[in-house]
Amino acid sequence: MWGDYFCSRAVGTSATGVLVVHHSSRCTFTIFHTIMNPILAEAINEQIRAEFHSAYIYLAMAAWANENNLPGTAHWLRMQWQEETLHATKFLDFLHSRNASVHLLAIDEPPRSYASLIDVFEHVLHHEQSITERINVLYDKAVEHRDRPLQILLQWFINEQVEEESQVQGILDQLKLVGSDGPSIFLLDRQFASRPAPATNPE
Ligand code: OFO
Repeated sequence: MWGDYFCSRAVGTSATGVLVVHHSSRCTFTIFHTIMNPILAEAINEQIRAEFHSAYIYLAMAAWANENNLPGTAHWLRMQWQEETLHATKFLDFLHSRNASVHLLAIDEPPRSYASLIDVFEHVLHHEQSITERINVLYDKAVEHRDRPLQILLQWFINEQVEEESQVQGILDQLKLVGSDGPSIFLLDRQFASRPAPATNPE
């Protein structure tokens, strides 16, 4: 977006990412900035809601795991909960950097009970697949509106979704392998307890 304004001199970038180019000491300058298309800003706000909804779902799953004597699984899901809040925050910070408004939308209540540990991770996988689809649709919108910074941000999320789906599919495969064998589930649950905390500034 372009606009000519009166000013004094110098060139700089404001805190909101606005590039200010001063033409002469005679006082006009041009502001160039990449204010987001409102359709994209709204879609990102929806994605923030989806990420927080993911976080809420995993926190509820962690509570279920705790109540069902699976502390390692509860820990794993808590780490996933933290990771989703970081994803939401990454989108939120992006809106700030583009000088667009953050609109935190209501999130639905998550399910409270599951039939088994396999059932939990099948839900995780289906949920992550739905998030992948949302990211892909958002990326298509960013391409349609020729928003390169958003495309670059979303490339990070596209890679992240590949990793998330693959990780959860691996867990599901292990769980299906051991079936309802108690000692094996006990050992897997201990293994889940070693999941490290996510990096606070995921790159
Ligand atoms: Fe944010 O990746 Fe899962 O939902």
